[in-house]
Amino acid sequence: TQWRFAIEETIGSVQHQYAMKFKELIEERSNGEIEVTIYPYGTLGTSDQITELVDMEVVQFAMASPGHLGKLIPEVQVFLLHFLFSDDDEINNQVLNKDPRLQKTFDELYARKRLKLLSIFSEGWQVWTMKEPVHQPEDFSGVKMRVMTSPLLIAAYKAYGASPTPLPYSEVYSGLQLNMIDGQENPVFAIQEMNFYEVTDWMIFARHAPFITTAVTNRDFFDSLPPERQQLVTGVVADLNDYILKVQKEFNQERLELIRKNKPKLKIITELTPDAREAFRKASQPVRDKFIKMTGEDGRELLKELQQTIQEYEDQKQQ
Ligand code: 6CS
Repeated sequence: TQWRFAIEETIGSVQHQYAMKFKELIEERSNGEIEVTIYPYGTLGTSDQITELVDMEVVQFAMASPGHLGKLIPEVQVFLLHFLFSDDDEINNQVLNKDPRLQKTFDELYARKRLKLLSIFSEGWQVWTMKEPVHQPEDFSGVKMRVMTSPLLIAAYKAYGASPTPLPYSEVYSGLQLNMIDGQENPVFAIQEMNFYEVTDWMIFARHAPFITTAVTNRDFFDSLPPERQQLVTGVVADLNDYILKVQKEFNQERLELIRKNKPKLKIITELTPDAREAFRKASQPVRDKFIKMTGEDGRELLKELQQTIQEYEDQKQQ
């Protein structure tokens, strides 16, 4: 049996590492009865096209990041809201990765589109790489900021006065090079492997949002599998949770060093001042109403549930 796994990132990325480990464990635990083929970004199309291929069951497994998937399932855009998550990575990982409530709520939303949610995890904080520095919200005024294609991201950057430009991942480098855009956001590992730092002069760690992705499968395909194969899949993705967080952390750390080495001229703002961060936080608040407008009562409930879950873990940690 052949299973196909499409990822939204290139070879050497966090998603690639995830897919490789998935392949290894599935093949090993099925005693070689199942063979997994990985399709890296560029071989099958944009994120949106990959999701369509899952829908058509051309590929059985894929990564679907809310930054793009929000067009199909508006509620997942809750993951794109700024200053919603904790500053503490560990808390966020518990909320996203370990808490069964969130998994269940989201799986119900994915089911509406015949997808099955397998896993939610962070690939690291979004980091801005820009032509000009950003210290405070005003610095975004008129700036052409590339965003992923989910509509909420347009609202998120308009709230800071920017001119957001949605583009697929593959067009970001040339967009920066040709000055069609003035900046973009991605986790450090992606900035390194896509070379975005080559075509920008500033790198800014605002810790405004983590980059979250989800692993999905075609629901009919999954339901048609015999129970032991279903358990094989759910067992492997459960075992990947801790693994991928470790990979993510290492990749983001190592590649920041690589970026510094390759471009000593690059100016890095490692954190915003508390005042600036507060100003960004404030400016980002009205975007939550936009989210609710896009998603209705379901979205309102979801946002509340997520906020409560984050708060619970924050409180637990403080005790
Ligand atoms: O910015 C993007 O579009 C992409 N960034 C990452 C880190 N993964 C997939 C996503 O499509």
